[in-house]
Amino acid sequence: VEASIPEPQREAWTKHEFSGFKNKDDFEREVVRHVETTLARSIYNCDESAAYSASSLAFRDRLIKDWNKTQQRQTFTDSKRVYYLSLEFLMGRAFDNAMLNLGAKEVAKEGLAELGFRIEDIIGQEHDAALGNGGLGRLAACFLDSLATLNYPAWGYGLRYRYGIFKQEIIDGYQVEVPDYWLDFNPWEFPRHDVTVEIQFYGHVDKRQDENGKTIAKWEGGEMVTAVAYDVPTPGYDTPSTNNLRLWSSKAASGEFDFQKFNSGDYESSVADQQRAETISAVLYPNDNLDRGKELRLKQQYFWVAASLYDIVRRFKKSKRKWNEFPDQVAIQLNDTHPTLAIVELQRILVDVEGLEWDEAWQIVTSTFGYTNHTVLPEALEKWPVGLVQHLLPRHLQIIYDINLFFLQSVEKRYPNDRDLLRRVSIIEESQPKMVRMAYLAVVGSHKVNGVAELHSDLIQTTIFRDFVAIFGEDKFTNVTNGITPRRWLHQANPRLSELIASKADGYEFLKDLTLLNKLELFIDDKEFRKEWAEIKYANKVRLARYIKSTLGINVNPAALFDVQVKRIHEYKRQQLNIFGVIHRYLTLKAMSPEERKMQQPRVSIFGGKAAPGYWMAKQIIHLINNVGALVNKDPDIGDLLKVIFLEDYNVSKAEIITPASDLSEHISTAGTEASGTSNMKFVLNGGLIIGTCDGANIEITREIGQENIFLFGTLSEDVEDLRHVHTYGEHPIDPNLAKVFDAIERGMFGEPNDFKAMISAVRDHGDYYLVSDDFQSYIDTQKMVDEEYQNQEEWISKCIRSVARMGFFSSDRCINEYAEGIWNIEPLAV
Ligand code: GPQ
Repeated sequence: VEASIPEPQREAWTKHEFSGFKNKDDFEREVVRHVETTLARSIYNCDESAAYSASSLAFRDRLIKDWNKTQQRQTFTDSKRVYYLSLEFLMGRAFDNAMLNLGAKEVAKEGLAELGFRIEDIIGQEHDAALGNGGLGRLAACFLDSLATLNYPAWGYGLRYRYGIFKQEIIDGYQVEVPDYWLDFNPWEFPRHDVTVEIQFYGHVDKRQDENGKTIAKWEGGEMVTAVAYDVPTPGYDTPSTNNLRLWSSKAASGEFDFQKFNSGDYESSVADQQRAETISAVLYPNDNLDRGKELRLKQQYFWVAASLYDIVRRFKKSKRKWNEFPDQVAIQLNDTHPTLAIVELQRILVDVEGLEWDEAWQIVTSTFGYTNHTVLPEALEKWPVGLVQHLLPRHLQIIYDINLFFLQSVEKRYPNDRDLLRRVSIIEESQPKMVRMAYLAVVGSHKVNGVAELHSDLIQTTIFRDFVAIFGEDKFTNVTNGITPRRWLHQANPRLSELIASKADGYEFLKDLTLLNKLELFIDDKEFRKEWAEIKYANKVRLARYIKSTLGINVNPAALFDVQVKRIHEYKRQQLNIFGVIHRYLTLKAMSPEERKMQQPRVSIFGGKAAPGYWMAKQIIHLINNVGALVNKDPDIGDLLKVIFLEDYNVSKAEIITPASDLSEHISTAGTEASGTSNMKFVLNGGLIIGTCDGANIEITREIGQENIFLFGTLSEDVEDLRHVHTYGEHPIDPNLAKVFDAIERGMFGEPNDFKAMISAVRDHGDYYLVSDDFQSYIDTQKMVDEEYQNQEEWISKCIRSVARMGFFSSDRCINEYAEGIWNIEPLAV
């Protein structure tokens, strides 16, 4: 690798090499330096916010050193890299994570104390990086942590949204959305104003013949927008490896054109151009498991994909290798279909710009990409109107048509005269208007397609991609069950539990090899260990109770059973089943004598999660939960027996408080609808039990921890279709207990009944698509079992410990190793 500094001068560079702080004193010096110079403040005006900024900058300085070394080593060894393309990276806070991954939290804690600050207060200053909606975005963040920890050469590529997922406020029981402007001061990113890419939109295609009669397509005219790179270093745990997350920000292309406008006095239109360009990366679309087909979203997708591919190709070209070696150097993983245009863009670059033959280019493209599917819900499968693609990306539409043509020709050859098959698998849906089916394009353009849990991977192969399994063969389709990083979700969120585990599992090695948790099995009957375990759970519940008191003013008893459902609000996730169950519990308690009531297990039902702003039914569910809480929480007959809490603005940093405090968490989606779920893994890892359906990763959690340690209920996925058929064509009386719940709502017990009409109607009059009534009885029966089992605390704690001991499989490290070996073909590279 060439260095820009000539040999004789390099000695001066190495002599002065900055190596970051090594001890408490160094750390303090760095903090003071940043306060006094970078922030231009002093001991007279250094508040917690300034202390946070300066401490973070001290850590960032260290990260970027490791980052540089990591990148230099990867370039020097010319290793194959994986590029993880995701429209969402739900990172949460970085400071605590950086301290722990660098093994410097104690140093920082003592240093900050000497400077007059408590580390918890400083950690609390940080604004979450919330560039994602839910599970899909958080998965990408866990993957970055594992990729770095396992020393894989990897980059993430995403968009630098000016506004992340909105902040949720609850006003009079209703969700109100507030913009999340998070970039005021972000010490974790490095703007790279010198790393830019010009991105083209609209225009037209000019086809010419060259001197050999070959057709050359030229995409011309249209609008140009500039992509600017912002790099976020992502450290691994207990390793210097620090990978890069590159986020693109849009700005107006600095062309002559704008200057002309500006100079000729057309100030307004020049400003409008600038704003139009900046709009592209302005805001994260707030939909989870839903495709809304907005033009700006397609613009975001192409902008991000084109900038990332240009960057990847530019890096490859520096190696001076031949094009057919591209897949030996580059693996690209598509996180859902959002980056599917990357397939088309790479084909365009290879054919139109680099002059490769179609077939050779297509061979390279399909060997490079892997595609991860995260849902089978029809409303979430991306489709774009052909007309829109034609208008925005005229050359890409031609390429999509060619890809489809060659694909259909190959199908036709193998299955002659099967017109219906061709219609079914066509990338173009022949509807009014015609649509591009992005999932099909992703399948055709990738060498591997994976689902995210066993059931889900089976389902995609038998439903949405069934024909493609027949065409391409089974080997193209595989499963990689999701995982979570134990660094953030155990060590960071639950430091006391992590420490207790370390004391029994011969140190903190389990954070790098989570299967070592199995050492805990030896201590399940150890009285003292169980007592400490229970104390930690209780302390975590006290912490959450304090948080509830401080935000909602409600007292909850930490000795009660904490029952938690926190996730995006969605009909398929069935928060409505939960709240109907809570109402049933309330009615049952009300009907009891005071003596009987004394025998009941006290519970706190905790909900949290955002509804997409346009998702009316989800908002109705939030409203009902809040209205139920308003009545129940002040009912003197009930007291501590039941409290209903809706926590505002659920996000990653709040999950770090909530997860360690749960006794029971709910993962109760209609069987076959939740692809995997990942919070289920986080809750069990933190010593909580699960009530859940046989869906997603719940099934594999059961396999690992044993069915006696989980509360399963409800319809099995293979029976769902038949039940829906009965709902539509046969008799289906509503469950009698659920009918009583509906009756209470309709009598106005929880406020204006009209406000909840749609929720009831969906079950009673519109076919109960999510099987709420079918599963109601088994849900409340199972909740009753939970109450009974919770009474025997010794047995309960044994179950929790045994479950944690068996959770090793769900580390995202295992998951990343499976991708690396089975899909990316990359090797770790130690720094
Ligand atoms: N998931 Cl399609 C999202 O969070 N957003 C989405 O738009 C789609 C999927 C989730 C999915 O619902 C969960 O079951 C998975 O655990 C998660 O992706 C990660 O795979």
